[in-house]
Amino acid sequence: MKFARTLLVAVAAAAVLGASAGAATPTTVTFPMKALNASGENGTATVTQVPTGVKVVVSLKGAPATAQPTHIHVGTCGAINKAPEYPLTNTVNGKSTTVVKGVTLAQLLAGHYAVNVHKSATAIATYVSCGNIK
Ligand SMILES: [Cu+2]
Repeated sequence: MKFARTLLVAVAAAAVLGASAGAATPTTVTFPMKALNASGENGTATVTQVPTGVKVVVSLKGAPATAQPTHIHVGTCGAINKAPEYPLTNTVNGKSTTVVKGVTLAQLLAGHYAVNVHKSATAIATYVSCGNIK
């Protein structure tokens, strides 16, 4: 009888573990940001679920002190929609931190989105760094 109860508990615990593993959405993802157009601006970006939306932190090496427009775009770095989907804080000295409201990390991971850094406000068409959110 004691054995049967132990077995039951073990099976129940395994079921709970299996259910939580299957439904697991990460609370944060970190992915590489790769330099484009010989900018040398390589680094990482981290997207973290917060109560009001997602927090996006970009960290690049070799970036200038001038403001570099930064956005989340629909698509991937190889095939990106030119219209920004979610504006982020300008990257300055390789750093940008933004809370984007009204979107979840699960939504971003379910679609194709990329963090994209532009050379400057006047050279907006030149991309200097990009990373696929995954
Ligand atoms: Cu952009």
